[in-house]
Amino acid sequence: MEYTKCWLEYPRIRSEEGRTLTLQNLAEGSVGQSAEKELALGLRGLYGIGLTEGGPEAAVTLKTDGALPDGGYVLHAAKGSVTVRGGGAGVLYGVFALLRHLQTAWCGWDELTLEEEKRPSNDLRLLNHWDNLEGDIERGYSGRSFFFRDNQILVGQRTVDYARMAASCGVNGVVLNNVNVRAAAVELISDRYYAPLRRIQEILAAYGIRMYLSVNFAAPISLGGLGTADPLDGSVQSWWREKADEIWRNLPGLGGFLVKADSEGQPGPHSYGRDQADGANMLADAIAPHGGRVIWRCFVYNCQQDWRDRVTDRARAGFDNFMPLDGKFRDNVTLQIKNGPMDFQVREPVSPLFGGLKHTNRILEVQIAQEYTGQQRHVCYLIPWFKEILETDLMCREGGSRVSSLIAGPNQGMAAVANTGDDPNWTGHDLAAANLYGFGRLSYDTSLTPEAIAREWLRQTYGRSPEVEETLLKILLSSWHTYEKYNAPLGIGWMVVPETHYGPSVDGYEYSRWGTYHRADRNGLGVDRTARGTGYCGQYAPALAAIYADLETCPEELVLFFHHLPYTYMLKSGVTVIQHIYDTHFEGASEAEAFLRMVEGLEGKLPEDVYRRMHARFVHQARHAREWCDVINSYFLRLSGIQDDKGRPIYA
Ligand code: GCW
Repeated sequence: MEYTKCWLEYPRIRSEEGRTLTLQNLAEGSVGQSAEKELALGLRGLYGIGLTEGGPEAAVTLKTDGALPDGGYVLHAAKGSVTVRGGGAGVLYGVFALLRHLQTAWCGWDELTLEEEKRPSNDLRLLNHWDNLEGDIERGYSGRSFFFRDNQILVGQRTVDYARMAASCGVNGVVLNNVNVRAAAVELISDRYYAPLRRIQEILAAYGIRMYLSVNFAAPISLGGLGTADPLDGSVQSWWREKADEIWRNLPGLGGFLVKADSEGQPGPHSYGRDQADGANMLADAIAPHGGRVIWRCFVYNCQQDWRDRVTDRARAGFDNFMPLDGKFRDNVTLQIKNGPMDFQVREPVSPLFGGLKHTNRILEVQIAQEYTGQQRHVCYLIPWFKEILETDLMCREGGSRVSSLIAGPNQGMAAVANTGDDPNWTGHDLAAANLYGFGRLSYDTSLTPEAIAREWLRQTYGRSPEVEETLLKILLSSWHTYEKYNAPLGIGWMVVPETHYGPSVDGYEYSRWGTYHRADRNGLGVDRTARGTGYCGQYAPALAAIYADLETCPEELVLFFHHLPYTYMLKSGVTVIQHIYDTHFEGASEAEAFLRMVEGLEGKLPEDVYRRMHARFVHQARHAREWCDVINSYFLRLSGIQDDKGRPIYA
């Protein structure tokens, strides 16, 4: 199927057809060759300029510089002469940066004047694909997998273009398969799949990307025929050691394993009375001789809770399970922690584990697959949200403890659950590609603003049209807040249809086993997570715990996450909780309607197929946002009996 190149289309800036530039390429290895290829592609597209080989006097020099850290680069451009020096994949990043600057400045080749030095903010910048070997994608909203189909591995031009896109925004690691490792996926670490996996690995490596695999903790049983997967059992340990030797013999340079253990039915060390460190360290020891890393997820909680039980609080689970193990993990283990304590809701506080852990490597896991944020049918540019998370100060160290600094440093970083599939535009909604691009850019450089990232992306994707750029920028930058407004109110989350996680269902999860409750009754709603309630607040450093626990200082957007409040409680914004619910839901729905009108103004200004795809999604979003508004408002009017003070239509 034909597909777009997203932000790598290289629309023509001006024609310099027939011109050639000399290039001296001193960049090493397959990454050096990719850097040259990308430069050639970019220049041909943007200007029609060709490249020929040149010597020391060449117009463009690409060079590996061992003094720079991996992924760092130095870029000079003046009067048509350009030098890019980089450490490891840094040369390639420097070339992509050059092409990006030419497009953001929208200038001729000779006109760019630039001195730029960059080094990555984060060591690990990973995409996690939840792709299954059968070809479907768990929580995938952009078609089917382009890695797997019918238990076969797909390798082709799309793999190459994927690697190009990922590298162009700074991604340096990719986990190919779903963390729920079932059926044939268990056998990814066997002869059945090594040959095609190696081909994918080589394609990724040429773009500075390490491949990782999700593995099943019980593989010694299902794959090895042992009677146990107990991490302290000698036969299990030697099975994994031998398996690791075999894997790295076939896939040299593999980054390591991603593991979801003791979570939502996946096996893990708890089944054997062992803790999470016992499990992670056993695998880490097996793969350490090969330079492998274990990325161990902290999404461990009881998913068989009784809704009648008001003491157990799912939000506490990550911290309660992992905090006592701080300092017990091997160096080649990194814990991967979801941004919030629950599960990728439109708003949550930052997980207290980021601040709590002092002697353990950490990765911040976010989700660009919009599972709870509109499933790539609603527009929801998530970079402002991720930026807020990175800037949150957990008040756990003297001299600043923002999340961005807590995850910086060796063997740490960021991971995103990917939002790609085999749709012609890769991400379902054309505007969802801004999340893919934006995640990479932000993880590479956490100092970038969401607006700067959106502008870069728009300019590279749609060329230079001020009207298109300003309109889509406005939509992107307000989209997360708009989505939040018509969703569950004030940080409480979860008012979605169970299973699909799409569309409003206020009580969908209220009497279920998932530990996700809003506790609404006729007087009020919210969960008391202060010391009087579940005590979750106490997992933060004392200064921050005090801020959340006090209604005077608790950030309003999270107030129902931390407190149970009466509908009549007066918020600092000057309206009651119930009036806030009504107001924001009406606002959210009319903002979604306004997005549709704005997009309709772009008819004829965007390529026709893009416009058609986008328009259909905005029509749906406007209608669906209205549905959200009406369901939520009607539910709370019926329950509380309190009228909207503006008298708008609510279906009592
Ligand atoms: O939010 C839940 C999703 C599951 C997912 C799980 C996880 C891969 O609904 O589909 O499983 O999170 O993060 O492991």
